[in-house]
Amino acid sequence: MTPSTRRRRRHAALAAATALALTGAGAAPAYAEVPPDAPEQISNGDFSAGVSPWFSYGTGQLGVTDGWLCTTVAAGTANPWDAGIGQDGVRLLAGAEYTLSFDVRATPGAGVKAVLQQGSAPYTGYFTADVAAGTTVQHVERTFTAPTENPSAQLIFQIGGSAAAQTFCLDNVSLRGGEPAPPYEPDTGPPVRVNQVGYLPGGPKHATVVTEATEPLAWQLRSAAGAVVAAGSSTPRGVDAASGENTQTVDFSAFRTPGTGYTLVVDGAASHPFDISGTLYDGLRADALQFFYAQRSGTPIDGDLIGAEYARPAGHLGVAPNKGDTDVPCQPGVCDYRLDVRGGWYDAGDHGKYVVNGGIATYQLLNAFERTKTAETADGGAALGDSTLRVPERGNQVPDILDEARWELDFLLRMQVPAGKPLAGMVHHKIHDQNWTGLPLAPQDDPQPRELHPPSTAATLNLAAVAAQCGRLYAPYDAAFAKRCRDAARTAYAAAKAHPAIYASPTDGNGGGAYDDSDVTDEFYWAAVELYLTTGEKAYLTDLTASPRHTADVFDAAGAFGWQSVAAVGRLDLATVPSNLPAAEKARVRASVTAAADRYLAALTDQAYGLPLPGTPAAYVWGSNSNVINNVIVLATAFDLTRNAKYRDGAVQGADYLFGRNALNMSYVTGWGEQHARNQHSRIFAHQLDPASPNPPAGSLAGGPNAALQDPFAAQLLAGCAPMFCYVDDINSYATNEVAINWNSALAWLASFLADQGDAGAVPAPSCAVSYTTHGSWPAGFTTQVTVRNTGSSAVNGWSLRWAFLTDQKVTHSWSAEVAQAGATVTAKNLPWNAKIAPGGSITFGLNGSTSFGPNPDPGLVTLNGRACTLS
Ligand code: 9MR
Ligand code: 9MR
Repeated sequence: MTPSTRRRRRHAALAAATALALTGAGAAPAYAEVPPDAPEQISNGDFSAGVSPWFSYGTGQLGVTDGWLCTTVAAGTANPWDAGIGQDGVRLLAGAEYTLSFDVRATPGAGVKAVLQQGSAPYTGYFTADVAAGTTVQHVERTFTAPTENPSAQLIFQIGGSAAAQTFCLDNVSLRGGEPAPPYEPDTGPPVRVNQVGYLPGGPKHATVVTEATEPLAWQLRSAAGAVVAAGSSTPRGVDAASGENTQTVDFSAFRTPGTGYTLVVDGAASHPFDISGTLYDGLRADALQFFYAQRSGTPIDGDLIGAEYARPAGHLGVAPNKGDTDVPCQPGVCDYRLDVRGGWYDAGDHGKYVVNGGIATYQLLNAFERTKTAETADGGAALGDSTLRVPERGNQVPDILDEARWELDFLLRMQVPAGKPLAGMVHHKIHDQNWTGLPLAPQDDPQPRELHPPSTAATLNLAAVAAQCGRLYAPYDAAFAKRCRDAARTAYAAAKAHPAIYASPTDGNGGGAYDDSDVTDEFYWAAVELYLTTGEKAYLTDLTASPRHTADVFDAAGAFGWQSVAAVGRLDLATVPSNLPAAEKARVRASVTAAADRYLAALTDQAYGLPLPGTPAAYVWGSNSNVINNVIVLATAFDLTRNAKYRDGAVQGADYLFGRNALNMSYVTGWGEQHARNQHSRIFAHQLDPASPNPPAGSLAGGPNAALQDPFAAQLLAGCAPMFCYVDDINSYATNEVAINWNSALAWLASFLADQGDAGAVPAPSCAVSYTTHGSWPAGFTTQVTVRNTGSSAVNGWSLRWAFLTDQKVTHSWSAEVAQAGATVTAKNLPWNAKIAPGGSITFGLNGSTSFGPNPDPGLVTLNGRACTLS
């Protein structure tokens, strides 16, 4: 008998009894018992694993005491459903019989309704057990037949509706019956795995084939019309650790003809179609950044900008039923003041706002912009300039990516403890709901009280670091804001030094993520680096130099950096952002970046799927896709620093994994690639649960495979998965499939880099040498002289030189060139009389400038007609 016929017969036998079973109050089981070995459908029902995956709403903190899960409910709630303890992702089969059992007690005593229901509107009920709970433990056991199928129902203990304040405790919660979850077989489509978005004409082109074959296989590249345009044979790679699959790889890099709809055919199977083009990622840069606008808190989202389905009223501005974020108290006992912490981005699929994650995400957007000042391929940052994004601030003369980052910076600044209060200058770790809410839930409908959590050293140093970045990058656009950032950064850094070990609690995770971190030596290093880069002050240089992180190998194989480990962020910025760091020291720092890049290159060469991540379960963590990207970013940065094409090609190949060259044959970016993730865990974009709610917008990155299976849905569905298979595109799986600002910031940085590579052709050797000398320097001004020598073999006829200043330097006067400035970017063009530079010849021009603070180092990159010159 197949499982499905078994299910049908049982259904027929029980149909008559179904009507009886809809409410179990007091009813004795009316029909055949559930066998003792029936499968358990509840996770962690004895609370031996702590609180997770149980959630509550309308209650005090959930906690486990003596093996019981307990919480409190305040006096005077009106309805049973005004407070609850529950679990999502409970699988019910129509017509199957279940036994629900649990132990319960309540002090002083009140009614409890145990309800199996649909976990979202319209909350259709399947079964209810009514219990009068008192101070003596009561064992409850009820049997019922599920009236309908729901692969992801909710069990909720409704504990509201009592006139008196109550304490409720539960133990041994069990729901047995139905069938064990059938082994899950993801649909992985064709065995030939490619980057479904496509390949850059001059870039690497690799694919992975899943096959039993151990001998090389013939491959053909076919045009959209079916013509064979290239052919060859594949390379056997053996069993890939990350996927458990026997694999072979195909390298068709030599084929460079742009086109659409190519397929790669191996052993009779064709891959998903893909393009070859130098403009593949242009739109992704804007899509990945648009995610941030869609996540904005405290402002209405304009459907005219990003699509009507994403329009919504402002969230958390103190308008009912919202209880925040304009006047937020601390958790009880934490502080005696309230703060206006409106704005910022919602962290992820929840409505929390967390400083350490906001910090790394803001850093990455600011860094994507800062990169354009020193990376040759970024072409001066035009693609990230004003009016490049669909944000309300477009057209304000400020690069849109800075407008977007400022939305979060303003929030982060509001989280700082005001002067005159205890721990002044420190930064509150986070603000979020008192209890977890269900899905879907639009921000403006969140009824939970909002609370400030205690300040932490990590949050304080995050603010110090990003406010220091802000202090230099916004200086050309808004001097007052940049000054405010620098002041806040200094204050925060000093406060962190005075309170160096205030750690966020790992158990403070009700209603929001814990984001705990008990090693902040890396945060100290990062903050000192950013403050040094912005101010040039010796004290910060002394601190960063003294940090053990300054000389340690900080580039972890499984993830160069993340919200909890930021030492590599400091190292990368010290390597890329112009400074007056002694030359030998700068060379050492840069060598540490290229050494790390060499290791990531070796790792991706070693992996049959071509990604820079070890194939072990330990490498596939919560948010693994962001770790893959951050490792790719080290490769990309090594390319920006050295112009050595092997690093660019490594970065480009590493990105293939995200867009479909993986065991699941799936692009992890919504709207990009033939088969892409779309059901990410989000209260805002919850289409899977509510057809009226949209899917995440195009350009949203899923967290990715997580071998630790840290949510009940994934744990049940994917048990035993090989690391790369530990992912499911289902809204219930928050540990594999959430969206988050720190993941999309990584995607935005990468997309910007990829788009900048154009065709990814050969990197020409420089044909010019620039000496850039700032020789007069006084408190508010400087004189700079630039000499350009033509080191190529043909004459230059008409030149345009470009570089960017570090902070607020402004050209006031120039000679022997026509000089213009936009933001920090300076363009110097020849005058009619010095347009020609013969091979071996040179020209010199100069300028006077003004500045109000900070260092004025060599710019790191000077381009002549768009190509980098060597700089001395
Ligand atoms: O929705 C929450 C998600 O944003 C978090 O990443 C995750 C871990 O902190 O928690 C999710 O919330 C769930 C909670 O932890 C347990 N009960 C169900 C909640 C909603 O799925
Ligand atoms: O990204 C975070 C991951 O590194 C942690 O392991 C996980 C559990 O603490 O939390 C993740 O962050 C979630 C946060 O706690 C709540 N908002 C959603 C975040 C993304 O899932």
